[in-house]
Amino acid sequence: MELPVKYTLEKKDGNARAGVIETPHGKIETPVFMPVGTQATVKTMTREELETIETEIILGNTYHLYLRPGDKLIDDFGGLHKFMNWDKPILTDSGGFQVFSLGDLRKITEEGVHFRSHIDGSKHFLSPEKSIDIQNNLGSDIMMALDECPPGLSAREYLIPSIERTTRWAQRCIEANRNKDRQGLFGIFQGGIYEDLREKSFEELYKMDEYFSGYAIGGLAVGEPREDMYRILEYMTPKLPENKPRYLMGVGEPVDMLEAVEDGVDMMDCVQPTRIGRHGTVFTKYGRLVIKNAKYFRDPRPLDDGCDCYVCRNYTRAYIRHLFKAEEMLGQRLTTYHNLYFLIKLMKGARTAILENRFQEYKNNFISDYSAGST
Ligand code: PRF
Ligand code: ZN
Repeated sequence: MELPVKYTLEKKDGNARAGVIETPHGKIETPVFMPVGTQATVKTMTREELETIETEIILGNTYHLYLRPGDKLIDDFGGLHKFMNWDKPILTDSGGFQVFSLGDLRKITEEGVHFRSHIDGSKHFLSPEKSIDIQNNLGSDIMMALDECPPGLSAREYLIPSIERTTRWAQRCIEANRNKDRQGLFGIFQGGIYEDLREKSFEELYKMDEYFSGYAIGGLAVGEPREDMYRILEYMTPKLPENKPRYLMGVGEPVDMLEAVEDGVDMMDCVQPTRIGRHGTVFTKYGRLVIKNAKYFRDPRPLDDGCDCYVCRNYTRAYIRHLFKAEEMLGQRLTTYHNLYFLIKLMKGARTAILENRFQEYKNNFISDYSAGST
């Protein structure tokens, strides 16, 4: 059967790729940054604002939406797109990562994961079948298989059985999917910082390639040194099929994003830009800026001199600093807007550079400014 999500490679520059992903809710130009909308909202952002910054796809979370308001309610409203008023593509994470972040509140078995809600302590059970059932109710364009994401520096002895279970869970996810014609499924490979385990994990998934619309690299940026992440990316990306998108989960630090694009990653997401934004930290061409710092008291400049977003065209650092000091919520809206714009534009710039055969120059220029650190 034809898969509902398709990838077309347009151009390669070194290993970096420009392409297009087609989904039931439209096209996504890659490489792309995907804002995270855990609870059926990209925090502080309206649909119109997301559209103005040219957001192509957003994320939702199985775990959170299952607990509250419940995937049944969302289904009754016609699915997540209708419920939240977003008609472009949506990707939903399987809940694995969120449940595994609960620490002592969960227990893993072959069947699935037992956990307690972070909201009210109530008991729940998430299996591959349950995760797909929830994601089918949500109606996302891209669903993620249920995986186990072990801590970044897990030992081989822990990882080996974990990977084998993740493979079996992926098979069960494929079988559970009720909407094979309209919801794509991505496989997630794990393996920590070990090349051979990564390769094994991917090879096992690849046996089910006809059912996967793409592959995700899970279990990175979870506490391992940066060099290990880069080494695994460089080792694994050449082994992935050229005709499917590659998604690096949970990475949203600008320099890491460009390193990943250089290796041939197409999609990335992270709560970072929205989370640090709400706490008053913004990305600029010359590195991060903490808006509450006293030195911005009278600063008439925009957050980032190099940025042409709505916020930078209209507001000063002094004003936004004032909003944060006075705990006015407009402050959080403005920093979130700017940070998302910054990462989306970074990826659009990368795409254009790849199409024009100058990605290396684009990346080097960005990093040399960004690391200069003087704002
Ligand atoms: N698995 C899933 N979601 C994720 C991750 C993972 O490994 C990560 C790791 N960076 C972020 N989100 N299912
Ligand atoms: Zn801006």
